[in-house]
Amino acid sequence: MANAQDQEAGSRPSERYNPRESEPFWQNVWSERESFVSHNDDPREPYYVLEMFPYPSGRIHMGHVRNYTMGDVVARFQRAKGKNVLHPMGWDAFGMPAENAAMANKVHPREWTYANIAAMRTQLQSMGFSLDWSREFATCDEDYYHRQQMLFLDFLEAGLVTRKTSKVNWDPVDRTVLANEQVIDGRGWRSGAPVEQRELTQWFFKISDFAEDLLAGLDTLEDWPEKVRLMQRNWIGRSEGLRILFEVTSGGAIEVFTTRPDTLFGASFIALSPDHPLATGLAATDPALAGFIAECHRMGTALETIETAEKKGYRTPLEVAHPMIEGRTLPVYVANFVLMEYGTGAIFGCPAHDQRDLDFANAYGLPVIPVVLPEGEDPKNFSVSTEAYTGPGTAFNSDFLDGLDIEAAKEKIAATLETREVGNRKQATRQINYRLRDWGISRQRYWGCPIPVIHCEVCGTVPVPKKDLPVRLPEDVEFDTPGNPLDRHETFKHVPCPKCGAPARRETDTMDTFVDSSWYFARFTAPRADEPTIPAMADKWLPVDQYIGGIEHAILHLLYSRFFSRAMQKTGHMQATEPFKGLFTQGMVTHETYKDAQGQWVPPAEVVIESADGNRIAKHADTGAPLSIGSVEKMSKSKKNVVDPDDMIATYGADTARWFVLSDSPPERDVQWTEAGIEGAWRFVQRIYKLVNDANLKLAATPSGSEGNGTASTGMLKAAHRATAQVGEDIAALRFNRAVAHIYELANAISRFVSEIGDSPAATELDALRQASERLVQLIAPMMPHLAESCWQALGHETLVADTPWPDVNPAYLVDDTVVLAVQVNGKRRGEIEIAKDASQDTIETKALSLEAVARILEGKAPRKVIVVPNRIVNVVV
Ligand code: ANZ
Ligand code: ZN
Repeated sequence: MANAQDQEAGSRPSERYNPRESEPFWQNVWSERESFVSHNDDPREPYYVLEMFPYPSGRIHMGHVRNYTMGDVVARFQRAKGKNVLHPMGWDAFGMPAENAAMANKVHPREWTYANIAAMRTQLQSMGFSLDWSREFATCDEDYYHRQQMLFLDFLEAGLVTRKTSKVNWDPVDRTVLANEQVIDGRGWRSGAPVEQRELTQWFFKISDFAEDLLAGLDTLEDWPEKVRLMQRNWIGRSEGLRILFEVTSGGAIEVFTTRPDTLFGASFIALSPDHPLATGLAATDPALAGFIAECHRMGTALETIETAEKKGYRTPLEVAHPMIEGRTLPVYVANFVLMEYGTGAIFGCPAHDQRDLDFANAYGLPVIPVVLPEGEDPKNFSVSTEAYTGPGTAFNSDFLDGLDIEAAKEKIAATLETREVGNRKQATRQINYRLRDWGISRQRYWGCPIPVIHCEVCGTVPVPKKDLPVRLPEDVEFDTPGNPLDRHETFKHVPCPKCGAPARRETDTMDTFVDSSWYFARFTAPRADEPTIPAMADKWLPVDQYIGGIEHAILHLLYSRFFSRAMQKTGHMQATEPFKGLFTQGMVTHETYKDAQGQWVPPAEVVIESADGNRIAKHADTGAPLSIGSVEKMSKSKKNVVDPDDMIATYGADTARWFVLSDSPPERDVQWTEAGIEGAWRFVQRIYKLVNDANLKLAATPSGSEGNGTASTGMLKAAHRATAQVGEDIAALRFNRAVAHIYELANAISRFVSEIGDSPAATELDALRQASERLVQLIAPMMPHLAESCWQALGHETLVADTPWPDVNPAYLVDDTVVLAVQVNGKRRGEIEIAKDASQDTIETKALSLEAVARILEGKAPRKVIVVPNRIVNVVV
């Protein structure tokens, strides 16, 4: 492979490493040998490592480089450790951007998407990732969404899917449903039109049926970051509370849900959701209330909007009796901060101990009665004005609850109310509530997986028979008018009912793209199967041993995937309940920002940095105009502080980029991309190459007949074995930056050894040098695989380092508290001993004298003298 090396005039071929030739060369070799194709029937222990698959936006960014490099290190390492590694790649390819591109550039979403995939595949391949490309798929492949439709039908049959009305954000100009993230200050993100609330009948996956199980499962996920488990726990939001009936004075009752029944004596109002049946009932004869409800609907469904919006209410003519206080009545409001979807859609407000209730009470002049006394406060003076007290304390102003702590008070009031009745019902019922809502999957868009059902006036909703799948996306669609093109596609929409044959209407909604990414990890285990999975194969590989991706997916994607595993288990597609055994969330790649005098962002590629008087000064590379250096931010298009992986690969090669993203910070933290950092990585690549070649020159020499420096050789071997152990442990624990540090140490040790052993090294020295150099190459291989192959070849191997097992560690070399002492007899080296650092003079003497070579000379006589030079030499004088 000499032709793959730099043959620059004037430099010896072995001196400089040229990634531009070497990297494509090795990528070809791996691909031709199918080095990274995993076989389902391979008998070795399976290991599945997966990085969150990318959206095909068109180009990979540094975040991808970092994410996939980490996964690749794990994959290559586990492969070297003898595992049958599955490391696949695919594309999360449905979604809005393709439709936006279609609207903006008149290009079909399919064309746009597949062109992007092709470009990004080439980019990923140029990074040298050890991916099994034979399993590649895109979620927009007919083959994939066909199986997703099968899963949908299975879920439907198993009762895991339901259809119900729900409120959506409706953009009246774009005539489309908007996700909460697409509503900005109450307006559509594209049209800028005020968003309306609409009731739509939609498809839902019944994820809330699994709330308890999803919560319990979190306890088993020991290899997940605690912070992600906590985020999931909060999202599921289990709370233990009480439903309480309040009698309406004019007849009937209102049921509220509370988690703080201990504050009942502090209640000063009741609030109903604008969608509560009682509220809509009253609105029928009260136009002002109807107007108020309509105003609430304009606010948007996003939880954040509701939580931050000004608390507003409408006072109804109704009043309820306080359940515990004789003669006290409470007014009933309709309020904008009460959600119909949670609890019972009605609350009692206790302003002293809930901030929303307090804001509301202060706005409407309602009483604020504190009933929880913080420790150390005087009950006569304690009051609440603008900040609710939500901390611990004891009940007061609360009759028979007085003096109890919150938990005891909750229990006592619950027990009391449970024994009473209101209209033949218990006045209070204990209830566990979850914040987790069912997952609405209907999207009124073209570029997604069609929902395989048909609506018939006679038969209702009829599943498309499996034999008629896939429901294909039609090709001939127009994007020049807003709205869902499927909805106006005559032959797609109008079809006969599969049951009765009458004219019927095909569902034109497509699935949320989160559905696509909720089971792709299972599909990789049998990517071409006719069924969604081959259960035995799914069970062989799943759960994924190590999943790596961004923290931005800590909630939805991971929760949906956990739901899917359970649903697929229930429908017989696989057994694993939890899809991802180990989870790692990596930090972001950041970069300095630059602005010109006009305040425009300037990309790093156009900036030169100079230093003057110890300060860094930025200038425009072309014009020389001074630029200001701003803060370090996540690389983003908006601030233009991006570095293009392609440019880096072209300039430095993939290995340098890989080494840099691994080396600079702990993988869970952000890494700052700097020119100096990447230069440093580049120099290290060159240094390793030179070092291995220098070592190689020595290794080619005939060993001198001398004994050599045994101490140094042993030291070299120790350093090599120690590095092997440490790098292995660090990679297994995903501490890549520490592995890097240990590799630097080993490289330094080898450099020293190479110069120590001089021009005519002894056989033992050459042996140590060979071992150490080979280990160095093997240790860098997961991180800088191309460089490693070139070095491996330089060391005379005809095999690939990618096929070479991880080197064993000799535990004797790891013992740290020993030293190796050379043993001389009358100044001539006869051997060496390894001994505890703190060994006594006697012990050292005994051990030195018992060396065979020494004993032979002594012939049973005692030596005249034994001189010990600490940590170095034992000289026996005879
Ligand atoms: C009285 C009370 C007094 C409350 C107090 C809190 C503090 P979590 O813990 O998240 O489950 N709530 C109940 N249903 C609601 C709805 N549909 N929309 C808005 N708020 C609702 O929250 C439960 C608490 O949130 C309940 O306890 C209720 O207010 C409110 F000092 O009841 B609480
Ligand atoms: Zn029918």
